[in-house]
This record gives sequence, C-alpha cells and structure tokens, in this order.
Amino acid sequence: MENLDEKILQAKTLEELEKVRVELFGKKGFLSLEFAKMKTIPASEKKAFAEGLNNTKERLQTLFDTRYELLKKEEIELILQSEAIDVSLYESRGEKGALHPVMDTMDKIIDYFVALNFSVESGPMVEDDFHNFEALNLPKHHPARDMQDTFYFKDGGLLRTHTSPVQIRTMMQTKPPIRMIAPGSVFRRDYDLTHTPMFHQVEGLVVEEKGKVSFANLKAILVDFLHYMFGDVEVRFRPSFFPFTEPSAEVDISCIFCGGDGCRVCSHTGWLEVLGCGIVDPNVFKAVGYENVSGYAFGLGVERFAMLIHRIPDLRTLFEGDIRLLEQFR
Ligand code: 2NL
Repeated sequence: MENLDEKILQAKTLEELEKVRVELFGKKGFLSLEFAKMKTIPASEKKAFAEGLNNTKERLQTLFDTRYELLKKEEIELILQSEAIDVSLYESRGEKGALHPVMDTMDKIIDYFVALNFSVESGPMVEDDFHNFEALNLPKHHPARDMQDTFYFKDGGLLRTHTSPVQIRTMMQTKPPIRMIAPGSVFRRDYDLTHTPMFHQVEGLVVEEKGKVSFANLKAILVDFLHYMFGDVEVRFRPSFFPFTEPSAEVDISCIFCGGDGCRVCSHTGWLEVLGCGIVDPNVFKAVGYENVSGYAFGLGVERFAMLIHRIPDLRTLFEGDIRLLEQFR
C-alpha cells in the first residue's frame, strides 16, 4: 500500500501520473483486480475486506486528485512562463516603408519598354576598361574620358560610369537585331548638391539591319515615352555630342512646373533636359564585331525623372534613408 502511495507521489508530470492512474484505477488496474477477489473471499470476511479496500480506494483517490491538481498547476505555470510577454519591451510603432521613388520610377520606365518588346538586360557593376570606355569609342587619352570621373580599382578594374557596358556585352553575346534596355546603378566621383557618387540609369539600344532604323524612329519612340512619363508636355531635340553616337541629341520637355513660362526649376528657360540619345557610332559596332547594321541609343538618369515626377526638390532626400520620405509613398 505504501508502495502505491509512493507511485502517486513520485509522478513528476501529468503524463507520468496518467500511467499511474491506469495502473491503479484502470479496468485492469490494481483496484479492479482487488475488487475481483471479492468473489473468492469467504462470506464472513467479505465485509471487512470490502471496507478495507474502499478505504484504500478513497485514500488513493484523494492522494491522486491532490497530486493531479498540483501537477496541473505546475504545467500551466510552465506554459504561462514560456508564453509570457514582456509588456515593458519596446513596441514597434508599425512604421512602414514603401517602394523607393527611384525604384518606382525605374519600374515605370521599364514597363514602357517591356510593352514595346524591349528585353531588360543587366551586367556587372565592376567593369573593365574595354567594356566601359574602349568599345564605346572612348579610346585611352580621349578628352571625352575627362567627362567622367571614374572610381578605379588598383588592378585596373573600375566601377561602371554608365550602363552602356551592358549593351556592349549583350551585343558581343547576341546576333542582331537587338532591342534592349539596361537599367542599373552607375558610379562617378562626383558629390555635390546635384550629384551623388552612385545613381541610376536606364539606357536603351535598338540595332537592326542597316537602313532599317533612323533618327526618326528614335525621335518617335522617345516623344511617346516622354508623354507616357510626363503627360501632355512639349518635347524638343537639341544637337549635342556623345562619343558613342553620331549624330547625338539632348532631349528637353517643357517645364512641368511652370508650363514653359520660366521658373526657378527650369532656370527661366521653360525647358527641362531629361534625355541623351543618338544614332550609334559605327566605331561602337566595329568594337563588338557587328557589320551592316544601324541603330539608335539613349540614356537617362532615373533620380532626375523621380525628382521631376514626384516634385522632390533636393536630390539628397533620395539617399538619406529617412523613413519620412517613404511614408509619403505608401
Ligand atoms: C545621357 C546620355 C546616352 C547612350 C547613352 C549608348 C550605348 C551604346 C552605344 C551608343 Cl552601347 N550609345 N548609350 C547614347 C546616347 C546617350 O546617355 O545623358 N545619359 C544620362
């Protein structure tokens, strides 16, 4: 009997106690077996036997119930401890960010060209002299190289100063025709109110059999693109120069702030410069081994587009990582 009491008292968990319960109170447990002995006990002893057994049963039941309550309490305590929440901990105020306006603008630009069946290509940000300069008609010591202040590595590698090397790589890997854009980060050693050492570009390139594309095609697609981006604006092309295109042009839209009347943003010209473009220089095709083709190309800075579209007056706002900027774009 002592032994049975011990069994109950030594159960350390509810699980162990349940085993003891089956052992004592179960159908084939201790008490059932004891009560079964009644049949074989002489009538004269039955009463005493039954009384003794009932007492034992009651004692065991009380012991069991007490133990059960205790273990149950312990178990609940354990659960409460493991699920406890420290209400004194800092709680997030639920500040949410949003897609950065530069990326949002980039996506919008990409969407336009994807709809016109341009492929979207990418390439390394760490480039070599050939892909970033040489193949783009910018030979060593060419004065135009001074236009770009480049981050160089000790081994001669460099951070790409534009996404044009992506076009060079794509042309060297694929046969014409080509119809592609190259969006991505580019790097220049420039840091002031209107320049950051890293910014984003989207460049576009179309290459067809010789004679199949002209400046007129370039003009048409860019005018349509600028209407898509800026709505009902005037678009004008001005002759310009890039080493990799000839002829080249810079593209202006009528100022979206003053409608062309002249304001601070457009330096009282009524126009905002937004794009560079041109007919691909034959030297570029020579460098990638293309023959009997003609093509056009263009390039734009995404930060500038984002600032114009969202009327963000200060470029640095885009790079500060202040959540209050993104909160406005949720
Ligand atoms: C600008 C001007 C431009 C290109 C980029 C290009 C690329 C190849 C061949 C020829 Cl592979 N041209 N790209 C052409 C004209 C202008 O960008 O103002 N970008 C911010």
